[in-house]
Amino acid sequence: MVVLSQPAALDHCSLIKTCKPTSVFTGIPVIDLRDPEAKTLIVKACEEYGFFKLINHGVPMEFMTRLEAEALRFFNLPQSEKDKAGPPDPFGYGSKRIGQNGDVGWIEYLLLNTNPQVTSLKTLIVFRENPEIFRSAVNDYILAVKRMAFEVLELMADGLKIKPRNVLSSMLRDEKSDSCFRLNHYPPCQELQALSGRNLIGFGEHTDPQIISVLRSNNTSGLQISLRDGTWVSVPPDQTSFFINVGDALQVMTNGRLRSVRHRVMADSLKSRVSMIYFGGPPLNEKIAPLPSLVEKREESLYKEFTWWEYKTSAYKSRLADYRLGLFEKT
Ligand code: GA4
Repeated sequence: MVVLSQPAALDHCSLIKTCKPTSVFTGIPVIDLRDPEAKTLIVKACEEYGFFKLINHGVPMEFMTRLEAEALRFFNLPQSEKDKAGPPDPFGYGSKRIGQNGDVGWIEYLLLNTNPQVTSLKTLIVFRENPEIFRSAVNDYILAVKRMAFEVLELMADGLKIKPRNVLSSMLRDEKSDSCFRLNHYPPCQELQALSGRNLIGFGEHTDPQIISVLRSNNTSGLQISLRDGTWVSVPPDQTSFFINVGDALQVMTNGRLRSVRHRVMADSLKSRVSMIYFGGPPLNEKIAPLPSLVEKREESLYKEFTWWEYKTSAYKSRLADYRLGLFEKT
């Protein structure tokens, strides 16, 4: 990311939004996918935090390191080359601007569609440099992560005692599943940090709109989550594990029992952070409503009826930090 090449409208000052220092949280639930108790522990973690760390996940480390190297190879290209894959529509390469509504962060990224039927033209430009290597690194990684996400959602359904157990995972397995994939690069921000005295916001606070997000990062810290009482805590990085986030759609489908986690990323002053996130979403025409078995006889749905398309359209009109579910709650 070349600081000097920024458009005039996006000056340094708009990026200097800092936060109070946060404490490192040692209480993040760690779930072993091979643990016979995993289904119960997953539900417990998603009720309490909407977030957990997954170990023994079965995704080969080589898939992660290969994709990380490919991502860095792309992010290290000259700015003019990277810009050929942007601006994001929402897919493609983006730098500093997040979404369409004025959010900015100390970040550059590639947003890719995981549905091969609608592969965006910009995505193809990303692969142009070294088509086969990059493409296969992305495909191998996504395929393995998807499989693991299906398993997590099936265990979650077991833990919630919902039948059939694939009721959640089938929405991601569907060939029309509206899922996407994001490669983020947070360059070090030593100069700006010196100016402001604190670390910069890489990706501002938000919840993910989808069902589930699966994140893997290199060993640079930066990810923070908001606990139930609103305190922000830092998540210790672990490049061998995945971090799973509950998204807004899953909060609705469980009638608020599982909570979508508010999170943000701070850029590091010295180390670059690379993260890769799979966002598992339902097909556009899917009705997002509490699963019948989770709404007790006299308990009502907390939410109005809507489709994923309606929610997504509304989300893309919002600012990052907005409470997007508010518009869909029953009053
Ligand atoms: C958050 C989760 C995913 O990264 C994303 C983001 C999207 C974007 O970067 O374009 C959004 C954001 C995310 C939520 C609200 C809207 C849309 C930026 C924004 C301000 C790709 C997604 O699906 O929603």
